[in-house]
This record gives sequence, structure tokens and C-alpha cells, in this order.
Amino acid sequence: MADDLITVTRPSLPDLEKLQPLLEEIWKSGRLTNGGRFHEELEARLCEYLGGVEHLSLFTNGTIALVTALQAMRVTGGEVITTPYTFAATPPHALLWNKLKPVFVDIEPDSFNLDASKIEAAITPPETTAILPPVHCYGTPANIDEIQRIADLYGLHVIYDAAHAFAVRYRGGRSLLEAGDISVLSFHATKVFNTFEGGGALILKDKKTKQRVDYLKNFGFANETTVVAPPGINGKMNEFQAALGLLQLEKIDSDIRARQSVYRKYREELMGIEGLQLMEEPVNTEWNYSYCPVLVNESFPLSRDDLYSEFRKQGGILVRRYFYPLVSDFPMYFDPSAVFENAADTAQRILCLPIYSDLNDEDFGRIISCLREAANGHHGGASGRGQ
Ligand code: T4K
Repeated sequence: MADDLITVTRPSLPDLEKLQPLLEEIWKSGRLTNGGRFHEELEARLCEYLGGVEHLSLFTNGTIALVTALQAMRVTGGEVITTPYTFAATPPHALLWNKLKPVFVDIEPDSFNLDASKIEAAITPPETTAILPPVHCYGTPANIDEIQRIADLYGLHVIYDAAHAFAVRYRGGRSLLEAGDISVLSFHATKVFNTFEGGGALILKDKKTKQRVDYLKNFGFANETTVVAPPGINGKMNEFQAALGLLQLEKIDSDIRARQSVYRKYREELMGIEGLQLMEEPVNTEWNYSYCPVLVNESFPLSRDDLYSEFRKQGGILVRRYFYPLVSDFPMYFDPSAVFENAADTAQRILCLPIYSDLNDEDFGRIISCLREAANGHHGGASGRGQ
């Protein structure tokens, strides 16, 4: 990758010297995986750090964790309510791997989360078995009270895709990960808290479910000779990832503070630019500033796609359109009769600007200059709206 490119995110990594002694320990012990000392320590430390979390099981990545969460809850057939506005790995692919049918429901225009007021109309008992995963999109809490009320009324499981919501607290410091039956975390390189590729975790309600999940992620082995059903998978996190995770945990708070400062600088700059709408920080929430989503409105001289191209062409700035296209538009899920107005509108207007803990002033300045040039009509290739 060219040095002068600015990407939508950059992983935060610990000092290499700090990793060296942990690697030496792994080499010396010969314990590389299957619940070694770093794995056990990271599970314990994450429970402490996340607050209010008692049972956590580490995974090799968020996607396998999600597939396993469905199996752990025995969601094994029928239809599952989910959002069209997310990364493809989440609802639909995990559902398909479990032979479940996704039923998409539109999102709220401001939070970009599943619109709880539209869930009941999509429930068709007895086919509907779960609501999954109401993504806490960009780390903003979903409408968890209403979702839980509906789930209780219809006897449905709720599994939260909390891939964007590491360390998010709400309502006076409570962990968002308490919501639902299970929450799923991703520690991918592009996430606020990363353990390389990949890493992830399930947050579970009780010891019994944790035990079942620990079996399932180890091929279903309960002991040397017994395998529990469903058959399970290899979803284990290895010792290298776990050791790295311990070091990442030491600096996660300062990483989030640095992201917060970048986000607030964007807010100041964008206030002066007509037609760009930065996502509001959610109220009563300690947010993680994992993404910097901006809506490109009609009053901006360029369309979202022209602005996206302009960033690439003029500035070498690789902004991203998370989440475009909608998952419900992928060929395997497409239903021409289904319309998701808010999700479709958001997918056409969303642009995620670069945000990461060591985004420096110079690069930030380049991003803002590119935006200002576009706003003032000084753009290279694009012709502007309606021309
Ligand atoms: N649920 C949700 C809601 C998710 O967003 C995701 C993943 C999942 C579940 C699944 O969790 P995992 O199974 O991944 O644990 C990225 C990530 O690959 C994906 O994990 C993530 N969501 C999604 C939103 O974004 P891409 O296709 O955008 O990745 P890529 O490689 O284009 O990376 C984006 C930019 O990040 C690059 O331009 C440069 C930078 N980058 C990336 C990598 C991989 C780095 O600087 N270093 C790196 O190592 O999907």
C-alpha cells in the first residue's frame, strides 16, 4: 500500500518489545492453542474490563462466533428477523450456514439500527424463531428494551451482533453486552479492539451456556471420547492472539480517547460544511468512536458516490461505504417485492471517513481539504449533481 494513502481505519498495535517476552513464553511452553494460559487470562480480563460480564468465550473470529451462537441457543430452523443494513458476514451468512431464513426488517433513519416498531409485522409464528442480530450499528445501542419486550411476547431468542460495540457502555456505565441472550464481538484488524485476524467472543448469560459454547468451538468435544450435538466446529482462539489481546487491553482506553478526539475534530469541521451530516453521538452512552459515518445530503454539490471517487482520485483517501450495497440486495437474499426505505436511502448516502487512534493532524488536514474543495465545487473529475 502506498505510503501516502489514508485508509478508513488502521489497526492500533502494542509496542513490539512488549510482545516479545510473551512470544518467548509461548515458545518455551509449547502451548499454542486449546485453552492455554493466555487464553484463560484474556477471558478473565475481558470479563473484568467489559463490566457486568460474567461468562465470555473467546473465538477465532466474529463470524464463527455468530454461527456458534445460533447453535448454542438451538436456533435450528425457521425464520429469523434481521437487518439489511450490516456487513454481509453478520445476519444473513451466519443464518445460511445454520439453514435459517433471514427475514429483513427496515432500520431507523437516525441510529441505523433495526426499527423495533416494524419487527412484530414480520413475525410469522411458528416459523419465526429468533431476532438476530440487531446490530448495534457503529456502536450505537439498538432499541434493546423494545426488542426484548417483543422477544418475550413471542418466545424468541435475541442474539446481538455487537461487533461494533466493544467497550460501549450506556445508562450510567452498564455494559451494552448484557442485552439479549448472547452478544457477539469481533476483534478483527479493523475493529477498535483487535487481535489480528481474527478474534472474537461470545458473551453468555450463564455457566451452562458457556460450557456448551466451549464444547461447540472445540469440535463439540466434551472430553476425549464424547462429542455433543450439534457437531461443533473449530472456533478456538490461539495463544498468540490471546497474548496480543492482553497487551491491547492495556491501551484500549487511550485508543478510544484518541478516536473521540478525532471524531470531535470532524464534528467541528463538518459544522461549517453544508450538506454533510455527521452521525450524532448517542446520548447517555460511553461510545467507542469505532466509525465516522457521514450522510451526504442533497444540498451537497456532489453525490455520495462522486465524493467517494473524489477522495480516491484527488487525495488518495480510501473512504468506505459501510454499508452499501444492502445485504438484502445480494443475489442470494434479493426479493423484488421487499422494500426497506430507510436502509436503502442510508446505503445511498452513507460515507465512513477515516478514523483511528493515530490519525495525525497532517492526514486529518488532507481529508478536510478534500471535503472543502468538493463542497466549494473545486473537484477534479466529478461533474456535480444534476449535470
Ligand atoms: N458483524 C459486523 C457488524 C461486522 O462489521 C463484521 C466485520 C462481522 C460481524 C464479522 O466479524 P469478523 O468475522 O470479521 O471478526 C472489514 C472487515 O474485514 C470486517 O471484519 C468488518 N466487519 C467490516 C466492516 O470491515 P473490509 O472488506 O472493509 O476490509 P478491508 O480489508 O477492505 O479493510 C478496510 C481498511 O482497513 C483497509 O483499506 C485498510 C485497513 N486495514 C485493513 C486490514 C485488514 C488495515 O490497515 N490493516 C489490515 O490488516 O471488511
